[in-house]
Amino acid sequence: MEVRVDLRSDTVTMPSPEMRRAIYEAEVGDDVYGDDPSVNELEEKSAEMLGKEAGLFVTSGTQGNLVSMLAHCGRGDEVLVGDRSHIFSSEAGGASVLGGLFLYPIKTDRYGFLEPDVIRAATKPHDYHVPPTRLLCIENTHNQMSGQPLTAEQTHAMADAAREGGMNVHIDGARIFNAAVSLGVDVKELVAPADSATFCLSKGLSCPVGSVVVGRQDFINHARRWRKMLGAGMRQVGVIAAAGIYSLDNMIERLDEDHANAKRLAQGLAEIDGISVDPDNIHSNIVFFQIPPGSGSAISANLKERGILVNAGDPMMRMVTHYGISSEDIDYTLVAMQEHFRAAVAAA
Ligand code: TLP
Repeated sequence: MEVRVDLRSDTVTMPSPEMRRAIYEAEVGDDVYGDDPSVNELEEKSAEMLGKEAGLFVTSGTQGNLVSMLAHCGRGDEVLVGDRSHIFSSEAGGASVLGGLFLYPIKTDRYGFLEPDVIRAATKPHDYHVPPTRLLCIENTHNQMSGQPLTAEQTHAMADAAREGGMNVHIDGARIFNAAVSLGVDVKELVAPADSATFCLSKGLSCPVGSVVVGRQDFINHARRWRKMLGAGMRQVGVIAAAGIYSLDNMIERLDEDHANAKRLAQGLAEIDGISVDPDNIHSNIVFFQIPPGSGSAISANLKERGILVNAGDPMMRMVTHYGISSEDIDYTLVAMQEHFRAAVAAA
């Protein structure tokens, strides 16, 4: 059956016709020489929007986080990360493999927050038996915590605890614009407590490729060297940077629609016997919900027969709303879920 609704991730979004036009018309040059006007514009615009000195276009969120950690730390340094963070759980340990960094996981609360006292307790003393704790990484919105947005106050509290211990602060803001739209604040406020941040263009903002790292100019120069070393000095890359510029101008405000669809989805799922989810806890575009253990692959197979794609998480399943998902798609999915669970109860 043809795919009708793809809820696996917001990474599956397709560029709109207008975005494709921006790509087609992009002015380009060799970016390793600093000659690509579209890349330069994207980097400057990103830095300006997030209130930082400079920006760096990178290939992915993973690469943005990696070059940031490598630029903040030296071999043998320690990075504090949330135990449910994407950096710790889903980036293949790159900072350890490629940078000799020690990732130290600390407890994440159900809102994606890292308690300041937990940060303090994890900060190592000046003692040559232990690695120097150099960096704290914060994730906003928090993917595994159902896309929870962290407020500027929460971010300040975490960053203050890190600074007491002499650390720098990096934000994995893969979905920081979802956080800003959800909280109704300027994105600058959310990243102000941090030295650096990465945000993704190829998730809710619907670009085909890319992320941007922002921070102080000296930090960005350092990150640029690491990017080159990782083989991602790109050439006439304005063709994809142009999509990024387009998205920053046109794709942010509409994220509200994705959040409304996620809420509608969670409300519908909450009414199904066998599913557990708190719709009041859904504030952006990610809905995690609990299903009966062992039922994940049957649910995803059944949905697939109706043209709905989801990842077979078990017992926590995830659905992500985005530019390619309408409220009708949500209703269609809810009917499919209701019918699946009704049939499962009847067969039991
Ligand atoms: N997340 C992807 C997958 O890797 C799971 C998704 O579908 O949600 N930080 C956060 C918070 C992320 O959610 C992701 C991607 C990344 C970083 C990495 O971005 P990419 O995939 O561009 O390397």
